[in-house]
Amino acid sequence: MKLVSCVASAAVLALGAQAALAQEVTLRAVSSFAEGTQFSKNFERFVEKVNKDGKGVVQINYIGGPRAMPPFEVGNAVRTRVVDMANVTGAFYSNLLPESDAFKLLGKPMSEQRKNGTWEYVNQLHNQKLNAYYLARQFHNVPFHIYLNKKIDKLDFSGLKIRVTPVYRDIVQALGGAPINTAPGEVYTALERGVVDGYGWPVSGIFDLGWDKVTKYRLEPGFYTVEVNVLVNQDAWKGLNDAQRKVLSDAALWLEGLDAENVAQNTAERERQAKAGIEPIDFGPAESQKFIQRANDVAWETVIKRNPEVGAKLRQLAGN
Ligand code: 173
Repeated sequence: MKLVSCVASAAVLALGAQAALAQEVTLRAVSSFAEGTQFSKNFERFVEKVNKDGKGVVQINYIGGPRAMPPFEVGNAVRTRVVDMANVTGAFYSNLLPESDAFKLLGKPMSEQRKNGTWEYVNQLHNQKLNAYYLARQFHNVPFHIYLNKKIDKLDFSGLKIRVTPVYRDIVQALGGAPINTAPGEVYTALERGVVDGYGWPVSGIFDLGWDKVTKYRLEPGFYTVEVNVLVNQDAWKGLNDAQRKVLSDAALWLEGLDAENVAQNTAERERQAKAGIEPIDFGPAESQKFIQRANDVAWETVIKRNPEVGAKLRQLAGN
């Protein structure tokens, strides 16, 4: 072969290899919350952003919410790469990662958690137990509440059946209530039929599925903080090139930045609940303080009992 044509064919080969490397990748994603609702909305904005910024590099094929996959199966679907990416709370995969019960106690802004080693440690837990990369965490400044349909005159849930997920189980039990675990999709019917007397849910989002029509009271104070994570299957993550990872990582930081909108939203939701006739039950600052302390203590107790080493480390990182 003449030298010229040899160089030319090498160049063609190199070009071919580059084109293959730079080929656009599409990731399949699901959400554990219904499409268009409070805890899917920002993830859906993230998908839109990735699909705009990642043209020719990386795209997300958003399959949808619980209609596509039951919420408690989403963590395992990421682990086994049935999907490449998910928007999901740790409470829905605590069967695979029992320490995820502590994530609601990590309430510092993500900018801080990324600096003080929390993100890295929580990422390692996801790597090891869920075969997942912890791309982003949302809603660190949105508290949970217990909503009730029966009025109580002290902080005592004796005789009450309360819908829970692992987020609220310990505190409901500590106050004498009977916890009943359900996915969000079953809450409306459970309330309507009186199967439960109340439920745990964040301060925001109760209007999305019409729960305001079957809710009378919101117990104060709010406690813990919401965590909804964007996870990527670890093999899928490792298979991406630097440019693809950069599009996703930049969009992840942008997504975490959207948390700045939550404080105003929390206030607006409380006002909207008041207008809808949902009354706060509030036993004053001293009782509220005791309630929060109790909620934190029982949650840490559970995590530390399950895994003393990881629990202690997470508590130190949480600083509460
Ligand atoms: O109540 C729930 O289903 C739950 O655990 C949760 C977690 C994060 C956001 C919204 C709800």
